[in-house]
Amino acid sequence: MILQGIVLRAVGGFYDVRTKDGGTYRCRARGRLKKAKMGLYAGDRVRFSATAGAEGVLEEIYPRQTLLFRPPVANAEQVLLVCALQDPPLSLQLVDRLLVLAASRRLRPLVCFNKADLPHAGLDELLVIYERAGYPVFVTSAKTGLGIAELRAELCGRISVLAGPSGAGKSSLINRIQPGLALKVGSVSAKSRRGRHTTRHVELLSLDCGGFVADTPGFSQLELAEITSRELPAFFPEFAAFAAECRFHSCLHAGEPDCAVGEAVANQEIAASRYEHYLLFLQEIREQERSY
Ligand SMILES: Nc1nc2c(ncn2[C@@H]2O[C@H](COP(=O)(O)OP(=O)(O)OP(=O)(O)O)[C@@H](O)[C@H]2O)c(=O)[nH]1
Ligand SMILES: [Mg+2]
Ligand SMILES: [Zn+2]
Repeated sequence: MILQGIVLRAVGGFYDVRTKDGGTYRCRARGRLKKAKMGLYAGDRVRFSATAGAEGVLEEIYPRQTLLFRPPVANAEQVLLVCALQDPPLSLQLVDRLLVLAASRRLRPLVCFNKADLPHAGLDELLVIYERAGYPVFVTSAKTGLGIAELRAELCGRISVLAGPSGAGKSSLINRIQPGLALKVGSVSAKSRRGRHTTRHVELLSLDCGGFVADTPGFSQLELAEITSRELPAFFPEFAAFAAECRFHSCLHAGEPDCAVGEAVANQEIAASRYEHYLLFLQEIREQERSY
């Protein structure tokens, strides 16, 4: 019997494949698939022949919409960027860097400020910055359940990757969104002593409402290595409306004359922190470009 499904995880040369009706089959790959060397990742949509029991043989991998290497996930549609309002301290530079990385991989970015139950300051300002920049923003507490229903609604029916600093509460949020998974949750202080641990074992977790999430320690590679200085402005969506008014078509918004983006920053129509991070990333990318 020929079936279709999605790869949940790779386990020692086998692949667990989930079909639409919720069955899971442990499959091996046909030799010619291995020879084609296109790899097989969690998230790959496949065709397989089901054999006895819940086993099967993979026959075909369907073309991928997206592919991430760190973490290795195919066909992800969106990245949920999770950071804590407090503990570990919030870094907007990291938020903006992850938003640029998500956009550069053609993934829809969502922003989630977690641990809203802890004392925090400046939330209203954060909402203004990120909502005005055009991102869907969620304020949550995995502890009290605040904002969980709204977040779940946004994850249903899609493949999402969670990213963000260690200790932000990614696994805790998934446990809240989909009770019963019992993902391991760590303590923040223990982590800073040990340092980040990297998830090698990537797995898609299925949601009862449809869709999948990949819990990962986030993008482990945070250099903007594959992005050119030309491309960077497009990854700041709120620049677009102003950039059209810059004197130079090729304006990089870094001090050129009659730069409408610079003017919008001066008029507080674009958040100062976003622009500051843009300039920082631009400088990083230019240094890489010079060293080629
Ligand atoms: N007060 C409070 N604590 C939380 C919340 N969410 C998570 N925590 C705690 O924060 C710590 C880290 O949570 P995890 O879910 O392991 O964080 P993570 O983002 O998955 O971390 P890594 O797996 O290392 O990337 C744990 O002690 C959680 O109990 C929250 O909303 N409020
Ligand atoms: Mg975790
Ligand atoms: Zn400009």
